[in-house]
Amino acid sequence: MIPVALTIAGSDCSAGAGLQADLKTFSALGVYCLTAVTCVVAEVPGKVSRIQAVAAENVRTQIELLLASFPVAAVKTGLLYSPEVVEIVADIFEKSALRNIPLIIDPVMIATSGDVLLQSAAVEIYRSRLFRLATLVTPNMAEAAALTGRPVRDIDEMRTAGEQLQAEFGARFLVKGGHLSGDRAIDLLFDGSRIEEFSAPFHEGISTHGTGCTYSAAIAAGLAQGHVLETAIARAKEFVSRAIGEHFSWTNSLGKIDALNHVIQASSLSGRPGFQPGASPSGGQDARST
Ligand code: PXL
Repeated sequence: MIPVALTIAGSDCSAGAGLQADLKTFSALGVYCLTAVTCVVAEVPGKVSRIQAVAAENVRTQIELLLASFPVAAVKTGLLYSPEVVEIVADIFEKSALRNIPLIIDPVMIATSGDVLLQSAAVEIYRSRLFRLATLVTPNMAEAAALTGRPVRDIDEMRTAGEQLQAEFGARFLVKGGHLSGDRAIDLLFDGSRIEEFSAPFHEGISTHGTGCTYSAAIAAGLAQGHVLETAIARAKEFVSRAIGEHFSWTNSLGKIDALNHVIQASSLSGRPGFQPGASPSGGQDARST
């Protein structure tokens, strides 16, 4: 039976990010994708034109209906947009009956274009209610900086930020180094007892968006399939690296548009690219804990 996973995310009409990236990623990896839509973003790569919220109670109904009807094996959140929707997701996932469904929180705040996507009042609700429910939170360097109130510019600052966030919220954090200088994109996983590193070579000269959405969706897909967290992250890292490397490209009168290629054969993933286990033995867990 195909595993089922749910994404709670915004719609990106250009389909590189948001729920469209999640839908394509889950499908490529062999997971049936359910989508609860939080907002509709009118955008193309490099430019966000408008965002319109879906009524918060409609978002609640979508999620409750899906959870009551399908055997959901993992959940990922992307752009939740408003404080009301973050509250609703917390209301739902605080219920003890749902505590063993893996919950991946991608704390989407800012688009690759630099446009602000998340209403600022929502950040406080993430901090007070949502992070502590997560199996894994996946901030990039800018989001880690916003959440810690300190600059995150290099691998040492990623380490400091990750340790601080893990200790403050008690959840596992994967701080993503997609904007590091150097020749590898290094991500660090903090689980409270050790730090594990996942890396892949940088691909130069490609301006795609949606890599964060794709990465967290691929992690959620791996958990829905029963992989332990470290394996799910390693496979997801390889998936997103291949999606960038094998990207699509079109030219128009304004220049070049690049888009991730989500159609990566799951069977061709090796599983542990650039994976560097921490000092102590890895005891990966599938369900939410800590
Ligand atoms: O890449 C972040 C992101 C997430 N979700 C939606 C988006 C974007 C970026 O543009 O539109 C819906």
